[in-house]
Amino acid sequence: MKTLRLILGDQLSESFATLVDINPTRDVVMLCEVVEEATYVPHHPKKIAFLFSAMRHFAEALRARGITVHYVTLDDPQNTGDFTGEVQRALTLTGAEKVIVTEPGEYRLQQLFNGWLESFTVPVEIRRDDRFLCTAQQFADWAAGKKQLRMEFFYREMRKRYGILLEANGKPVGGQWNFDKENRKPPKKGLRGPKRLSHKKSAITQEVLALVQARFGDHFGDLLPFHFAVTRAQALAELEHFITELLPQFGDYQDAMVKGEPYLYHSLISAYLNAGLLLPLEICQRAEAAYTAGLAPLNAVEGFIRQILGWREFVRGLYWLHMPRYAQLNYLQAREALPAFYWGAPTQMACIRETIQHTREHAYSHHIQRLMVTGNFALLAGILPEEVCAWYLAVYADAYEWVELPNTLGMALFGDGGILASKPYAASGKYIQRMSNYCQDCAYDPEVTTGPNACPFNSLYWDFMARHEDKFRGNQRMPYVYGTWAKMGPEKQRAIRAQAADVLTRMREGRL
Ligand code: FAD
Ligand code: DLZ
Ligand code: SF4
Repeated sequence: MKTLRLILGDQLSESFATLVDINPTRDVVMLCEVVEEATYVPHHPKKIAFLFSAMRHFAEALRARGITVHYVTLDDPQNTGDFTGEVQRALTLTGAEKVIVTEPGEYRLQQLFNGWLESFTVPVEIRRDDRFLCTAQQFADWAAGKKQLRMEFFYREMRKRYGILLEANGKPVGGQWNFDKENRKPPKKGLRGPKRLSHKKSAITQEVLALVQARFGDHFGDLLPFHFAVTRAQALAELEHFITELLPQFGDYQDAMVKGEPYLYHSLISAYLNAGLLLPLEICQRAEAAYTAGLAPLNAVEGFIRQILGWREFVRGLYWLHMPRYAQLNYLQAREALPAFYWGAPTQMACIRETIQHTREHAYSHHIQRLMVTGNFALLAGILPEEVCAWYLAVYADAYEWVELPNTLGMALFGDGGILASKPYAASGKYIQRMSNYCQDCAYDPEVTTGPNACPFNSLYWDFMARHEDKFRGNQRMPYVYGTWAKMGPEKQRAIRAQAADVLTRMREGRL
């Protein structure tokens, strides 16, 4: 039976479930650039260009294997602008009698695909996405009956399941599962990240860049310069570069932040991994091989593997376990509108300015910037989760709801009330001062909590704790916070809370 096989922009793996049993002389693979996907949040132009170029290169790779590809560009005058319209049109054009898709990465599209089972006149088959190392069902089975779900225990199970960094007797290599304590070094003076790869722009990429500039040039973010990998071969080169040149230092400076250094020793592979150009197991095994060959220390390799085998699979499991309810959660009843400085309006806070600048230029900022700068500010200031999540989904090249939402709502905002994290990742300016060199160039002083030059994070931190005392006082992982707060006495407490109120006023008025 002639079959139409739909591949989404983040399903670009040749070994993908949709393609495994393809009959190249009979079936048609379809990819489509649709305005609905490009605008359901105002994606960063680099993200759109990366995906469109990667989709077009993927189509070329399939054609080179003799597969018939129906590729719809965004500027095709017949383009209906959404997946349903395009699949219906392709069915008519190709005469296909069946549709095969693989489950998508976002709940809204899962609902759409489920609707097709009823609404299409031809049969629709929805396959399981086997690129992840833990299926939604396996995660649900692991979660069943547990009062609390913690990444660390999930991760140990995954290490055992895949035999990664495991001795023959089943014990973890190096005698412990987690070497995180060795991975929190502040930046040493003059710390710089090595030069990163820059991929030559093919004719396909040039064409996509012109299209994206014309259609989405008004979205937040710089389209140029554009250095992204857009093929599997280039993504593999990125992985290899990371493993050989950067992995040895990855652990040490994982949490460090340095002015003018968006990447430091981070891998930059998330956009490629999430779009399907790289696969999680091959990455973990490559990192493990580097350790076995003596090319990288265990703290770095274990820390890196934990992010992929642990965190990445864990957040995906939580997403599918709790959607659609998860997206509605607002445990801390945060209500403030997202400040304009997230979209590039001026701010005197050097840490925010720097993180937004990296985001604008690269559609990237690293984990600690996302969590402890922009995320932490939104948490402390009580910004509406819906607006924060839409921002993260739009501005990062690696963002899809399955991974963005648990990280933002759960990890950064504690909006899920502790489903993901056992305590809020709330921190004052002192943390940013310790882990970065941002404060040196700031109009504010991280050592000061009240007064005109006080770091806004400081008063907001204490105000946050005071506002939510009923929720956090009993938290075992926050033993000293309320003791310190109490010791300050009513007068100091009042001054700090008045300062926080003033910070929020300045934030609302665009004067922070
Ligand atoms: P590295 O630091 O080199 O880490 C290696 C890999 O581990 C990453 O490529 C990624 O695949 C994986 N990883 C690390 N941490 C996480 C995590 N917490 N969750 C899932 N995977 C992880 N990651 C996304 O892929 N997409 C998102 O939309 C996204 N949104 C985030 C929003 C917030 C508020 C926060 C705090 C984190 C978010 N993350 C997201 C996780 C993490 O910040 C990025 O994966 C990482 O910064 C990507 O850069 P890298 O490839 O250089 O990662
Ligand atoms: C993010 C994105 C964008 C910007 N554009 C497209 C597109 O035009 N066509 C497409 O197939 N996919 C696109 N994507 C990726 C989808 O949004 C992604 O597949 C879903 O969010 C599910 O994860
Ligand atoms: Fe950020 Fe405060 Fe440091 Fe300024 S002083 S960079 S606002 S932490």
